[in-house]
Amino acid sequence: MAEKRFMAYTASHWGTYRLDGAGGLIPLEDDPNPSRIGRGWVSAARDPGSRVQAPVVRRGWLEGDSGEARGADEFITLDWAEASRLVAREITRVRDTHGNGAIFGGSYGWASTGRFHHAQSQMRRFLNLAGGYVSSRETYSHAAAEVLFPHIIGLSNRAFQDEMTSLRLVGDHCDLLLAFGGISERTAQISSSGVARHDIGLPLARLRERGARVINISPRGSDMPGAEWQSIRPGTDTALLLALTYEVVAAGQADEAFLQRCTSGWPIWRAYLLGEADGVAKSADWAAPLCDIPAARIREIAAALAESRSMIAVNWGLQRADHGEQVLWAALGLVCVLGQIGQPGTGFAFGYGSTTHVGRAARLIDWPSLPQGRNPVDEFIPVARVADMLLTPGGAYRYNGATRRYPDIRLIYWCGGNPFHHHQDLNRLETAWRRPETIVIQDHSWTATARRADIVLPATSPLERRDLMMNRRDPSLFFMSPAFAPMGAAWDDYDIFRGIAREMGLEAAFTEGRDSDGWLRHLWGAAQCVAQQEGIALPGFDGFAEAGRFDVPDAEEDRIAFAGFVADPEGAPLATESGRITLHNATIDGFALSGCPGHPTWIPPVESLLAAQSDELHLISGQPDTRLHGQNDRGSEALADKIAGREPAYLHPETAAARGVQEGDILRLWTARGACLAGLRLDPLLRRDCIALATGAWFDPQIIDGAPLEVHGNPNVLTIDRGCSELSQGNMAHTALVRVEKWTRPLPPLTIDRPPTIRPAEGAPAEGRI
Ligand SMILES: Nc1nc2c(c(=O)[nH]1)N[C@H]1C(S)=C(S)[C@@H](COP(=O)(O)OP(=O)(O)OC[C@H]3O[C@@H](n4cnc5c(=O)[nH]c(N)nc54)[C@H](O)[C@@H]3O)O[C@H]1N2
Ligand SMILES: Nc1nc2c(c(=O)[nH]1)N[C@H]1C(S)=C(S)[C@@H](COP(=O)(O)OP(=O)(O)OC[C@H]3O[C@@H](n4cnc5c(=O)[nH]c(N)nc54)[C@H](O)[C@@H]3O)O[C@H]1N2
Ligand SMILES: [Mo]
Repeated sequence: MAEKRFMAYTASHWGTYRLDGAGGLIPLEDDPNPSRIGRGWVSAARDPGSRVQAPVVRRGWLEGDSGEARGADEFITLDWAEASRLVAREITRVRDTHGNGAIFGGSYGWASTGRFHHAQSQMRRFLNLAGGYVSSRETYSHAAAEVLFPHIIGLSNRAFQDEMTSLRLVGDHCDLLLAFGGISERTAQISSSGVARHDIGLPLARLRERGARVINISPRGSDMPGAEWQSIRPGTDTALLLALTYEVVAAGQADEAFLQRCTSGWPIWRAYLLGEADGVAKSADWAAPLCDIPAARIREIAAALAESRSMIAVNWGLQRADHGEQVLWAALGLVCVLGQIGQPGTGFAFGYGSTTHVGRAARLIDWPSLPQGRNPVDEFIPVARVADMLLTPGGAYRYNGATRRYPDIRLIYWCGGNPFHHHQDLNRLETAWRRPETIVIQDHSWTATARRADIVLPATSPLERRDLMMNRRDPSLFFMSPAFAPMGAAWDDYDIFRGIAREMGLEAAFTEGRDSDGWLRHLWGAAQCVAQQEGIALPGFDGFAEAGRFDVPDAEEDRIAFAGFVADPEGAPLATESGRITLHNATIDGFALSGCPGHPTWIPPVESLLAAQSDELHLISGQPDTRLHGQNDRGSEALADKIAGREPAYLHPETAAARGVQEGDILRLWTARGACLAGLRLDPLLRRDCIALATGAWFDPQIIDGAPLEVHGNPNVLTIDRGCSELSQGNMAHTALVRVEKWTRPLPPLTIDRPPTIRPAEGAPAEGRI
């Protein structure tokens, strides 16, 4: 019998799956370690209680309540024609009254994989045609790095990631790996734009086989199981890095020749390290009480570093903290002093394990994406300053050397992101969110953000449409087929914007005469051209749709960061102010920022255990194991992990015992900013002075006994909403102190486990109501 050639696949940020034809997903046979997140995907996508089933409008908005009842109001269903007209009319009104600079379309978030149905790309294409919008810059993932790196290494974070030393070279050549925050298979489950194989375990196993020494420097031993665990007080890694550098210098082991050839500003930084500048030598003895690591241990690691082929890896989380720039700069400085940059498997890396593809020996191919056009509005905000923008229109702030002013936003359009997941101090965002006149949210699920909208437009999920998975860092391309029919009245984002564009006379410009399938063919045609230039012959569209998968030949390519520069610093200078790695940077120094001086500097965080009350704990609110941020929180995998329906928070067994709480108890966590409940689980590999509560439980704030309480376990009611410095204005999610007690009162029921109140449209013709 002839082999059946048709294969149907789908893809997500957490993995790629074969469709079993009955609505189920089978992980790829050649994925060595499929993500557990995928196990909760179908149940989340099929849950009618959490999917938006029809377009809706908020009653109070229709009645002109100025946003007062956002989040507490009922919604009225619309048909798509009404919804498209309503949104078109509102965008036109705001544009005509206040200009496009009053529309915020930053729309940060991870949406879905798939090149065509990428929510933000669709939205930007539409808003650009409608005259533009205020955008946002950088990411919640690594804003500090994005702003700092161009100054100090002359590369964008993306470019540095592209040339990052391959992890498999680390596996083959490195003798001592210092992993700040570990290298974690938990976070390596994910890759933006899709991933076929979860294979980070291979180079790490190679390191072990070779008997290399691996030290996980982290408040959590579980960040890198199997490594030597060096616990550190959170937020003090910069002090440790400075002390390691000092000790290498003091032992006469600094590579002065490398420093001379490849860096600038060393004498100034050296003076700071030695205490010539401020009278404080940044020695192991100085750092020990800050980091809670014995001085002898710091000296031992410094000596080992100088004598080994060593790699210093910093995860992304470390710079999502107050003064997050410093830890990156200090790590880079230490590596320069060791002189081990530009060689195989040693040097400095940022983000190994933070996603699947960082450090992957990938042949990079720039596959096409949806053309977004040009934004006629050049106003933007640093991404994490959204609440500041809404609260202080016209207010001044510093950013990357400039003084800027916040725009006056009247309309928010958010499509493919969840600010009531990702932002810090959500109670503050709740206040800020009341300010705009109109908020339009496009999502497939009743997220906390959708619940706080005036108009909600239901999108299909990726499991309900055809698309192309083409990730420039992944060696396999997939044709994504639908696993089931769209939920309720959901439309693809493309069709939603097409409908609104039609009402605004922009349909032809938006579609260029193509329907979704026409666009898929068009993008595939562009991909064929890209491939051809790479000497790769892609099949035709129909052949690809039938086979479902194409594996790029010769897809592996090792890289050594800065190899070209180190070989010839004169001939291949970096794009920095000096052409060298800057250990002191005159440009940054000239910005005169107390939060980011001109060289790597220890600055105590705004909240830390160094200045805490005895009952305060440091909060680690990292990425969840069971889901992607808030996505799939209503799926089986995340739900099975909860305790009485609440997100688990982790304490060391002795910390729990000292507070009289036991595994399975419900805790109340609080700060001056807010409070939440969480279920208690014990973790002997967590520092005794920390509590870990992952992000992503759907925000469910209520008033309980007269006081505000988030009842589900969302850590962002506790975190601080301030820029990590005036250089990058990145978020500082990992910097917060909290208090904890046992919750002994009745457990308030959740409200996010069902849709908000939705009523069918009453009697009067829709046109009259709207
Ligand atoms: N405390 C704390 N907070 C954090 C972090 C932390 O470490 N600690 N991490 C931060 C980081 S690094 C990040 S990246 C952010 C992540 O924050 P987000 O990216 O905003 O979080 P997600 O839940 O992934 O939101 C994506 C949204 O897109 C929707 N979506 C998916 N597919 C589609 C689609 O096809 N169409 C439409 N219209 N919508 C779709 C999903 O339903 C979901 O609501 O969180 C940040 N927040
Ligand atoms: N499963 C899963 N994987 C994900 C995601 C997800 O939602 N779920 N999100 C993806 C995204 S968008 C991103 S940006 C990446 C983020 O990837 P990371 O930033 O690497 O992940 P985090 O969980 O924030 O932090 C990792 C660890 O850093 C440690 N850490 C925290 N503070 C400190 C400190 O001060 N010093 C030291 N030495 N260690 C510290 C914590 O123990 C924490 O477990 O993850 C990606 N991967
Ligand atoms: Mo992120």
